[in-house]
Amino acid sequence: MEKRKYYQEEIETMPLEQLQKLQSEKLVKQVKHVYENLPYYRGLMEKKGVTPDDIHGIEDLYKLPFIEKSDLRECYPDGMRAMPLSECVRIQSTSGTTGKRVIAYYTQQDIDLWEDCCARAIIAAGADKEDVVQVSYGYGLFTGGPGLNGGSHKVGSLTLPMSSGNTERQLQFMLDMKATVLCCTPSYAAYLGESLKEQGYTPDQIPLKAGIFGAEPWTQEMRRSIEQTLGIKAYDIYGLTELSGPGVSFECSEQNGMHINEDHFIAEIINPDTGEVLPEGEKGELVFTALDKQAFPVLRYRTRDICVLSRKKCSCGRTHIRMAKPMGRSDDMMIIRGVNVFPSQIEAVLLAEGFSENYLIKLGRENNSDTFDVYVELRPEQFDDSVKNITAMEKSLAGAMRNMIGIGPAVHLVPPKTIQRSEGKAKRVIDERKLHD
Ligand code: DLL
Repeated sequence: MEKRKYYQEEIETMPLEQLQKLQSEKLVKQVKHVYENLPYYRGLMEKKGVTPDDIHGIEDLYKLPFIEKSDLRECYPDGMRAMPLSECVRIQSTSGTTGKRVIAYYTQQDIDLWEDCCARAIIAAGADKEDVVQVSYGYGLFTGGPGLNGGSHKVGSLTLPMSSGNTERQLQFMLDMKATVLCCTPSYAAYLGESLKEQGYTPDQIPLKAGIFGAEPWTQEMRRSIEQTLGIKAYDIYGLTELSGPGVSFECSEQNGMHINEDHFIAEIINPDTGEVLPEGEKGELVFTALDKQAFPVLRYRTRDICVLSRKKCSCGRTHIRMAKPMGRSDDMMIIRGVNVFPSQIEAVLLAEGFSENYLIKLGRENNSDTFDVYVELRPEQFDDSVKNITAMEKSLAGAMRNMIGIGPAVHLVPPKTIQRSEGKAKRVIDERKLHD
């Protein structure tokens, strides 16, 4: 049987004019839905002097106000829910934050459309019903596991709901169940590859043929290295909790940029300082408008991801616009082992635990995995403590940070006045990972 090239051919290859007409119709409806059901966003529109009557199609998109992560957090826990609770069937949430997390709500239709997006990505990676898809993204509040799990079901592949971690078991299932597609973060894929190599497996003894990797930045070099060790083709996938999760965009056989699912999302690139919309091909911040989301419908959401879009024709036949690999962020969010972490969260723990605000975060790479070190200056009165006490304090501080952000750093307490003071903006993070091309 010949393999399917697309999951939803008619939509994925829709001529641009028709696609934009569809977006315009959906946008007009969606703005009404948001205006009527989200007092917070209605307030932002009123402030800008815009009503749904001003929005006739995508040409009017620029009139709408932006929405940002801080707005969503302010709306915690349900100020951004636009459907009655009785219609909502699931929440997911962003990683690495406590207290005011972003809580994303889903109706059954929201989940259905999200899973379609993931199914498109799986088919684009060359998989089909005959395949065995090992999902090694985390399951739970994180969107990676649930999203690709649902997509794999839609395709009809045998799904291995592994979740992340427990490497021995991952490898055993991969080999025994003959998994052909691996879905996980690129760093975990590299780690699994290395473990197989160490155990003496050569690429031709590994059943995998494709990987769908995302949730964190990774370079072309890393792609080549994973492809060689595992003997696969490695595809990029992008998404964020605020827009459902993975599958906002995905790579096709060209492996040259990710097609954005434009029937569900309008993408814009803006100048992050002025908010001005930039023409196609220019580098700036990626902004998304969700056209179909019912329960958590964000309009003009500022992702903070710096990116470039291209409408160049793609030989795969898909007409949807492509985004390059994100080239960095316009805020200070770090992605450490797949978890989103802000320096302000580290600072909050330090102050809550009675430490000084003089600290330094150092990120590096070892064996394709992130290293995460936090150096914290002791207050003079703490410095008199014995080495035993210091070690205990380091341990307890690392535990408090793990509780707050979900992953634990190696904490190093250093003598007072040893962390360099800055005269301008404090430089709190040294990132030596070189994750962007
Ligand atoms: O990371 C959703 C996801 C799960 C995507 C599995 C792909 C695969 P969040 O935890 O909300 O959602 O983090 C979203 O992660 O704004 C980007 O900065 C970053 N990111 C996601 N995918 C990629 C990628 C999920 N392929 C944030 N390349 C986004 C680079 C990515 N960065």
